[in-house]
Amino acid sequence: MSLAPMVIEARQPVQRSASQRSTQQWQALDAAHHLHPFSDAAALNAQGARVISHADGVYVWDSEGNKIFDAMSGLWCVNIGYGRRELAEVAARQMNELAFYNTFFKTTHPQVAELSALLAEVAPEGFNHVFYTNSGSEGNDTVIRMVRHYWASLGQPQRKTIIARENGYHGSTIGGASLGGMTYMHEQGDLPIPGIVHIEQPYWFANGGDLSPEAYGLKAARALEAKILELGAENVAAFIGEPVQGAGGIIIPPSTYWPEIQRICDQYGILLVADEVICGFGRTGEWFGSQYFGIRPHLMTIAKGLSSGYLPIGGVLVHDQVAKVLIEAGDFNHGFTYSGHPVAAAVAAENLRILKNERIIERMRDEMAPYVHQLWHAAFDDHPLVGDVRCLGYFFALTLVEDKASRKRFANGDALALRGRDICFANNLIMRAVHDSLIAAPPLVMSRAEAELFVSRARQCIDQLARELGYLA
Ligand code: PXG
Repeated sequence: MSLAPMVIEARQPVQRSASQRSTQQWQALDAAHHLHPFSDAAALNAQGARVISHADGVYVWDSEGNKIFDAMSGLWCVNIGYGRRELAEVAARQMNELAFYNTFFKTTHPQVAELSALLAEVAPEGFNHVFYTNSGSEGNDTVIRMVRHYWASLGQPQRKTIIARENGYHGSTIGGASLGGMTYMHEQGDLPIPGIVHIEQPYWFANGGDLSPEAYGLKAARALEAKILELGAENVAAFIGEPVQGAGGIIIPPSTYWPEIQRICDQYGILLVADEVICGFGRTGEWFGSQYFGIRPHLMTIAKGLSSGYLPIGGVLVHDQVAKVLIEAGDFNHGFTYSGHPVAAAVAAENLRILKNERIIERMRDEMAPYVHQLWHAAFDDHPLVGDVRCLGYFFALTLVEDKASRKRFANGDALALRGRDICFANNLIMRAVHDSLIAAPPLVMSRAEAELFVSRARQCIDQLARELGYLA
C-alpha cells in the first residue's frame, strides 16, 4: 500500500537551508567570499558572522538554534513582522504569472498600477503619483535629479543646491551618502558631491545647552534660514530631512522644529523633502512621519516598510504641485531596470492591504504604544547609566551618561554602547548602538507579552552593562 506523496511531504519536518552545513562551514564560506556592508571585514571574518536561519513574528533564529527578539525589525523594515504567508503566496503567484516586465517603453502592468493607486490612497492629501526605485538610496538619488529637473523645467536651472543635515542618513549611493551627514561616510570617496550642504541636526540633548527643547528647536530650524540667506534663496532647490533621524540614533526633534522648518521652506519657496524610508508605513504611529509632525512635504522618499522588507522596493511619492510640472516637462531621463518590478509591487500592495485591513498602525498607536512607552520610561527613567530616555511610536532609544544630572556624556560612549549592544546580542535581543545611544525599532505587530519581554530584556542588558561599569552593585 502506498501513501499519497502529498501526505508524506506534509509529514516531513521542514529542511531549512541553514541545516545543510554547520555554522562554522557557513561562516567560512561567508568569510571567504562575501564582503559585508558597513563592516570591518578582517574583524568580522576573525569572529565569524552570526548565521540567521529563519524567522517568525518578532523573532529570528540563528543556526545554533537561538531564538532572538528582533527589536530592530531586520533593518527598520519588517513592520508587519516575519513569516506572513500571504506575502510569500502573492510573490509565488506573481512569479508564475509575470516575473518581470519593465515600465520604460510605453508599458505598464496591473501590479504597478494597483500599487500606485493604493499608495495614493494611504498617502497624505495631494500625493497622487509615485516614481519607483529598488531602495531608499535610489529614492534619494531620484530626489536629487527630480528636484533639479523640476526647477530647470520652471526656468530656474540655477536652483540646484540641496540643504540636508549633519548626522542625517539618506543612503549609501554617491547621492544618498552626499545627502547624508555622516562624516565617516564622506571621508571615503570624496563626498559630498557639489551642490549639497549640511546644517545642524535638531538634537537638543547634545546641542541644546541651557535652552529649553522648544527654544532650541527654533534655533536649530533657523540654521536653515541662515543657510538659505547665505546661499541665496534663488540657488536653493530643496531641503531634505528625516522626520525622526533613524540611523543617526533616533533623534526626535523638539516640537517647535518642524513647524519652523515648514515656515522657512514656504517663505523662501524651497521644496521640502521628507525622507520617510524609516518613518513611513507606521513607525511613528501614523502612516507617514510627516503626518505625525504636521509636515507638508513636496516629495517623500519611501522604501523599507513599503514591502515590510519582504522584497526590495522603494520610491518617491510626488505631490500634485511637483507632479504637474514633471508631467508637462517632457522626458525625465531617469529610471531603473526594476522600477516598479511586478513581483515587488505585488508584495508591497499585499503588505499595504494587510497594514490597512488589520489596522496595524492604528492599533499600535492607540492600544500598544502608550503602554510600551510607559514600560520604557518605567524601566529607564531612573536608571543611573541612562540620561536621555526617548520613544515615539515604535522608536525607542537610550543615551548612556556618565552623570545624569549634568547630561555629561562618556568620552568613550561609543565603545560603551557597542558593549551594550553585544550584551543584548548575547542575551538574544537585537538592538543597535549608535554613538553613545542604544536604539530599537521593533515590528509594529508585537503583542503585549512580547512588548513586556522586549523591555524587561533590554533592562536586564543595561543593568549588566551598568554592573560592569560600577554604576550598579
Ligand atoms: N533614508 C533613510 C532615512 C534610511 O534610514 C535609506 C534612506 C537608504 O535606504 P536603502 O534601502 O538604500 O538602504 C535609509 C536606510 C542603520 C541602517 O544602521 C539604516 C539604514 C540602512 C542601513 C543601516 O541604522 N537606513
